Amino acid sequence: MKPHNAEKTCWNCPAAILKGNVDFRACGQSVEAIRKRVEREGILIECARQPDLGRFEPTITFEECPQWRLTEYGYMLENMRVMILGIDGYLGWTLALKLGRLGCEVSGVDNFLRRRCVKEKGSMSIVPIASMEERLEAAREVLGIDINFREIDILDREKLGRFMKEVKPEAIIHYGEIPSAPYSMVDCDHAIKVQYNNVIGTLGLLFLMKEIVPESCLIKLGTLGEYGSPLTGRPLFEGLFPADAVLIWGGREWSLGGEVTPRDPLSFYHVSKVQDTFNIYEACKYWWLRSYDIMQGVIYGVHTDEVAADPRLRTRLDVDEWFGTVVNRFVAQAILGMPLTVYGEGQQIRGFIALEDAMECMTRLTSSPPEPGQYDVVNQVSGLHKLIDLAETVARVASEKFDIPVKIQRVENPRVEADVHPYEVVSEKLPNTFGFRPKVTLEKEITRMFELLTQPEIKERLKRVAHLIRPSTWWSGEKRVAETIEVYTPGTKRVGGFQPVLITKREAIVPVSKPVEELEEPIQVLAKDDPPKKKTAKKVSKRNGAH
Ligand code: USQ
Repeated sequence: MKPHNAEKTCWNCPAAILKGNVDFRACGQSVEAIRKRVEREGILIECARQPDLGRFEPTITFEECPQWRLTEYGYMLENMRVMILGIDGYLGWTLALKLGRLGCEVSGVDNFLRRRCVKEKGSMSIVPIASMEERLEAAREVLGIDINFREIDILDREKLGRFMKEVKPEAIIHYGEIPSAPYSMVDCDHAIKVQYNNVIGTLGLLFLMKEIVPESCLIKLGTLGEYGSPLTGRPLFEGLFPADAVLIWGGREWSLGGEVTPRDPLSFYHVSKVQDTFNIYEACKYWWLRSYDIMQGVIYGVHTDEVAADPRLRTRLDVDEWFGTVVNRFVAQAILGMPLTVYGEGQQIRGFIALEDAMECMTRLTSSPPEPGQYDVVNQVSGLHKLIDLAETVARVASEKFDIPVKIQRVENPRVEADVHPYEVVSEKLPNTFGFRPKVTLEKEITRMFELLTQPEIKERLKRVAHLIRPSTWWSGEKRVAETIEVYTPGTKRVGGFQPVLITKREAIVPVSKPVEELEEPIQVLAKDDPPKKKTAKKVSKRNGAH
């Protein structure tokens, strides 16, 4: 079987500079009109990497082009210049090492805002992380990667623009945002800080891309939480739809009339991501930028081969109430002997993905850019879990593999979120268009986390932040520690609520998520192992494009 991106062409390549006949950035919004003109007159490009080719039609495939090299993740542009915004963070640093190891020329920007926000709350990464100088040196020494780092606040457009002109990135991975829902709900100052940093930073970046690197692909981290958890049972379709869209899916019909898009964020942080979504969508429409907007589930875990290669290369891990995400927090709590804090009913369902799998998704997306003008949404998730089930899994791994006894506690939920809701998530592009198969099971990554976090130095750090784990930031604005509703032994509680459904195959008949009580037998999560179905770039852009 051919690699997922073998048949993409110069249309998708950031080295192709559009030249003859059509100025894509000034031609309005009708793809049809452009296609007709292209058919009539032809369109010419120049290859920035091989100017000797002169002007030619953009028909060379990645498979045929000598600039694209075959790797285990598909074809990759030789020495692709990738700029990572937020390179010092949990994901940014991890991805920098992975892409560097695959031969990309990695550059990165950070102003260490994440380190400062965590410090402001009196917390720290429980996995000790090196300074940027040490990190860069270790990357060179251990992995042979030279990362071109610059300390820049992305709100400083002048500095960022200068660096972009110097590097001329062929892909930009945007992780440079404040990533926390509870932090954005602390008070007015925090809400403004999160929204200003995230929304204005991204908007400024789009203008810079238009001026400096319009051929580059923006891979932007959005979040699955942008969609919320619709109580009607409407599936979380993988995209952004106009107000008059009617969706027909598996014999069911969904009219979205009256809704601008099916977005229903969960906090002021999630709102910032929704605003980014619209800004990116518009930029692709107005200026023919291209972007993958990643609706990513909650990430968990500590492992990739690169970050595990040397202690100085490790990535951060937070477990406090503001910056810790739920699985990471449960593992930390188990090690501390604290009952796992399930908020509210614990029937909330969320999408999850392990760090290593998420990095593979990002690599595959980087290697397979969209066409000019294409705004494409990708739901990046490898499993759906009910919080109460997650707690059970962490407890099981703790007791079976590490002999750590664990209790679970339900605490008052400080958030405003549906705690019993149906949840059907469509995530068919990564497996079918980009050839992604999840490799890391929940149990496997939880085991790796216990292995790392039980090391004496890290356990010691965990104890130092233990008092910051129980939630005290209420969406209502109240300031008090959430109280325990009940404490119980894992395995002793009957789990109700809805059964989550992950849809990985477009053609499949879509099951409806039903309350567990009504199920005769559990709903099957649709097969992930069917052979990936090739879709052409054109089809993808028609389905999801801005035009
Ligand atoms: N929760 C608990 N117990 C805890 C912590 C959280 O039950 O100790 C619950 C929350 O109520 C929520 C769920 O777990 O229902 C997820 O919470 P989280 O803190 O792990 O994740 P969230 O606030 O949703 O945000 C995280 C990342 C964010 C990313 C998002 C993906 O911080 O950057 O965008 O996950 S998603 O949730 O799909 O929007």
